[in-house]
Amino acid sequence: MTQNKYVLSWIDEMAAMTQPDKIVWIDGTEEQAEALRAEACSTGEMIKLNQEKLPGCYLHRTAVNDVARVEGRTFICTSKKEDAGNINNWMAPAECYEKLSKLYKGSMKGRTMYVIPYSMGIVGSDFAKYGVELTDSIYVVLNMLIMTRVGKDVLDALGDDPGFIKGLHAKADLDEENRYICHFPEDNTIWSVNSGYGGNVLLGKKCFALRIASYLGRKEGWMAEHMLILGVEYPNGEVKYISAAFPSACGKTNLAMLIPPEIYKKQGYKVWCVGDDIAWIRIGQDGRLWAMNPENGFFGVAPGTNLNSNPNALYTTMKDTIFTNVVHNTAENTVWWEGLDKNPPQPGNAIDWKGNPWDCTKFDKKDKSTCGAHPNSRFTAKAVNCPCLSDQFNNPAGVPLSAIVFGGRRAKTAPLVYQSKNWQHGTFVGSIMASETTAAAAGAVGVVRRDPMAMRPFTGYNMGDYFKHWLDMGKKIPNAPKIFHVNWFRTDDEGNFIWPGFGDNLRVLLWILARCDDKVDAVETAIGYVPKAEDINIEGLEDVTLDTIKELVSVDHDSWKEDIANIKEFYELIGDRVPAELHEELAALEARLG
Ligand code: GTP
Ligand code: SPV
Ligand code: MN
Repeated sequence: MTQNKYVLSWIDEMAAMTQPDKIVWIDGTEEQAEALRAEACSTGEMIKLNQEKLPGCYLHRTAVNDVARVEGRTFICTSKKEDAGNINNWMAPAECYEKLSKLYKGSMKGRTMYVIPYSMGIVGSDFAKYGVELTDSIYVVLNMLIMTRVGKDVLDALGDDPGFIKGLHAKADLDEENRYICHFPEDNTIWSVNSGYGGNVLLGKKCFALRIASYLGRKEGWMAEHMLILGVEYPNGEVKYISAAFPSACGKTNLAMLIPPEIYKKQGYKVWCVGDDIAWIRIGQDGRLWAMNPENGFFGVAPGTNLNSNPNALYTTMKDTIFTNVVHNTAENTVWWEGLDKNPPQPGNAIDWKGNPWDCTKFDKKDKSTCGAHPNSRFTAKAVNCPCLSDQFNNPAGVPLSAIVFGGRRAKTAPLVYQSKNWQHGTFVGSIMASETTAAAAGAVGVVRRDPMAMRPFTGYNMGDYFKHWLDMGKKIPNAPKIFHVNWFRTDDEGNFIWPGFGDNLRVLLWILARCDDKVDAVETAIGYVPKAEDINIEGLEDVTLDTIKELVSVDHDSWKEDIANIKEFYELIGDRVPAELHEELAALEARLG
C-alpha cells in the first residue's frame, strides 16, 4: 500500500522480532472490516449482538486481569530521566527496548500482524499527524477503525516522509507482571505489550494523541490536552466553544453531549459535541486559541449512561458499536450495564463481564464484585452516529475557544464553579487540580490525588516543564480564553451529590460564557471569582434552592488550607522545574486564605 521506505523497513524489523505467520495491511474498506468481524466472531473474540436491535454492534470481554489503564506500568523513556520528570515512570530507552524486545520476540508466531495506517485529525490537513500501529489483535484493529481515520489515504498523505508515529502492540500472554506501555518521545515510538485493553493498546489515543503529542506540542508551540470540546448554541444561532479537562471517568463525555434542560431547550439553546476526550489546541491567525478533536469516535464509560443522564451517548451506541466488559443479555442478545435502566437481564439470561452467569438479585451497591458490568466497561462508537455532533467536527482548523474549564471529582473543598483572575492564575488553578480516583485506571478508587489539568497520567515529559509550556503559551495568545474550574461532585453529609449535574451543567456553562462576555458580575474570593447565587438559574430544578447554590459556591478556608499543604508536597514531588510564577501564585493564595 506504500513505497515509504521508513514505514517498510520498520515493519520488516518489527516482524523479524515478533515473527508473525502473516502480515495484513488494513485498508479502511468496509469489506475488510466485515471479514475481520466475522473472523473475530468465529474464534469467540467477539460476539455479534442482535442485529435488529443493535445493528453493527458487537460484544467483547477482555481478560479479567486487564480492564483498565495501568499507570504503574506506563513509562516515558527519554534519554535524560529529568526530562520525564518525577511524576512519570522512567526507563532508559536502550534498557527498555532491550527488555521489551525479549517479550516481543516470537510473540506473534502462529498469529497475524495487522498494519494499521491511521491519522489523528483530518487526513491531509495541516494539523493532522499520522501513525502506524502494528498489532496482533483484531479487537484493536476494529476499535482503531472507529476511533481514528484509517486507510490507504493516510499512507498517500504521508508520502515518503519519515514523520509518523511507530506503534507496536502485541498481546503476548496478557501477563500482568510483564505488561508495559512505553513511550519513546525522542524516537516517535510507542511499545505496548501484554495488554488488550483500551488506553493501553489503542495507541492513537492516550499514547500518541496525549503523551507523544504533548511532547511534540511543547517542541512545536501547541498543546495536546485531555479535554472535551463543545459548542453552546444560543437562541440567536450564535455558537460559543468551550474546552474542558476532567480526569478519567469524571464527566467529559457526559458534558460534551449534554442535552439542555427543558426551559433552555424551549428557548432554542443547543449543545454540540466536537470531542469528548482529547483536544489539540493552537493559536489561530486571529490570535484566538483553536481546538480540534484528533479522534474519530468515542471510547466512553458505559455504566451510568442512560436515557436521562446521556441520551445522546446512548443513541450513539445503538449501531456500529463495540461494547467491552458489559453484561450480555442472552435472551435478547443485547447488552446491559449498571445504571442503564431498572430491568437487568434475569438470572439464566445474563452473563457478566467475566463471562460467568450473573444474578442481578445478588447486586449490592457497596460490593463492586457483584456488578454485572465492570465499572470501567466501555463502548467504542463512531462520532458520525452522535445526534449532537457539531457541524465543525470535520473542520481541520477546529473551533475558537471562549473558555477553558478545569474540573475534578471533589466531595468537599472545590466549589461548583469559580473563575481564575487571568491566564497565569488559571494555569495555577489547573496545576492544583485534584480529584478522587476512578475505575478508569487500575488501583484504589475514591482516593483524592492531585491531577494537574487532568494530565497526570498523560504528560509525555516533565510536569514542571508542562506548567512552563502553559505559561509560555499564555504569553503568546493575544486573545486568550478565560479559565474556570468546576466541580459537579460536591456531596452532602450522607454522600449524595448536591448538584443535579448532567444536562443541568448547562446552567453553569452559561454563567461561564456570560463572564467571558462581561455580561454578569461575580464575587471575589480567596480562590477566584464565584457566582452570585442568584446568577445561577435554578428555574425548573426541583431540589435546588438559592441556599443550595450559596452552599455550592461557598469557599471553606479551612479545607482550602488543608489543601495548600498537600499542594506544596505535590509541587515538591514534581521538583525544581515548577515555574517560579506558580510558587508565587501558591504563596499569594495562602496569604489570601489568611
Ligand atoms: P474518560 O473516558 O475516562 O476520560 O471519562 P469521562 O471524563 O468522559 O467521564 P464520563 O462522562 O464517561 O463520566 C464518568 C462517570 O461520571 C459516569 O458514571 C457518569 O454517569 C458520571 N457523571 C458524569 N457527569 C456527571 C455529573 O454531572 N454529575 C454526576 N453526579 N455524575 C456525573
Ligand atoms: C481515560 O482513562 O481517560 C479514557 C479511557 O479515556 S482510556 O482510553 O482507557 O484511556
Ligand atoms: Mn479520557
